[in-house]
Amino acid sequence: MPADERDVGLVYAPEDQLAYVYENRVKILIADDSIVSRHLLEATLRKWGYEVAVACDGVEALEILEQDHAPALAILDWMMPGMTGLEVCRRIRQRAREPYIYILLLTSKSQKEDLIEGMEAGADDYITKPFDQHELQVRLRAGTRLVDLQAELLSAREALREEATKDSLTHLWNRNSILEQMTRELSRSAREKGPVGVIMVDLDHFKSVNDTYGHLVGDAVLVEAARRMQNAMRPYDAIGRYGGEEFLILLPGCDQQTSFSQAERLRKHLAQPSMSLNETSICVTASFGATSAVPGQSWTQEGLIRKADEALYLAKKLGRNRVEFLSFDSEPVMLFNSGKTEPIAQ
Ligand code: GH3
Ligand code: MG
Ligand code: MG
Repeated sequence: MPADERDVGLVYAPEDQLAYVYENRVKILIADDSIVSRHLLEATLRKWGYEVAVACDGVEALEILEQDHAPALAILDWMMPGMTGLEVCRRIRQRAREPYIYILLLTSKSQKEDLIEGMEAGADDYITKPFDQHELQVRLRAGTRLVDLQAELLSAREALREEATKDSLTHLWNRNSILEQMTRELSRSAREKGPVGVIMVDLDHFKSVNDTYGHLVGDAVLVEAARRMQNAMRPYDAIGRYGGEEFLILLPGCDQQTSFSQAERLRKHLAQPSMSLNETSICVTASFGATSAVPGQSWTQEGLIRKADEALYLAKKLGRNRVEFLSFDSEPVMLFNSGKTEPIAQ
């Protein structure tokens, strides 16, 4: 073994004891102020199939670990100028960000008190120099198992969150979720004294789509209608599936006129061109009932939904494939409709 390699504390394991991990490209950060130690560790980890990031001191290590897509594992030398490995460890644990970073402290300290101090700072494991390759390898494998497990937990939690908040057919927000967003949006706009547009949408003669083409085609029409409306919306608007073929749309910052024109834009976007589903071309339209919460009015969430529903009912009654707007506090005076974009009463 070359003398400089012995100095940094690597004791070679026989080649046949090395289990390679090429199938698992975990990224590991090495932070060490000794150039020899760094290069040797880097070469060893790359040989084992790990992806490696390198930092020359604690400050650089912290910077790398605070980035998005940071390495999942870190081997931190305890003694480094500027910021010690112990301090890096403490800072990482303080921010408690996800995903979790598995930290292995590397040091020549071997007293029991040192070990306790290292673990209390938030290190997961601790390895003293000189260490042998095989020991490092099994410790890294234990770390990788924990990191993998945590990644599985995070994706399971994400899947649960998706299931709880999204509609499984259209992938729009579900009813509870869009109503919760409405509560939040209304209180935010009340605080900021801004308007919010509220639109209720109902597909026209949808029952006859099911009756003519079958329920599966009906489902596909719902998905396509949701996609079309979502594509035509601004990023900060929200749309949810309120019921079977009914959708609720929130338009933050939209007053009466803009709520109406946004609804009109969505209506046109939905109606054209016809949908090609299952080798059939289907023309689908929807009726839109719009209202808005304007600063100075005393609206309630239930009242706004009722008003949008009332406007929707009117749109159905007046022939479908149209937008009707009713202002929240005028009883029941129509302000805008698809036939007339100018206010017809104030
Ligand atoms: P209108 O223009 O008055 O709204 O008529 P409509 O036929 O659209 O309204 P109606 O309330 O009579 O029928 C709604 C239909 O929507 C009946 C129901 O079976 C269908 N529907 C509700 N949810 C789903 C779904 O998830 N998939 C499919 N394929 N159909 C659904
Ligand atoms: Mg309908
Ligand atoms: Mg309906």
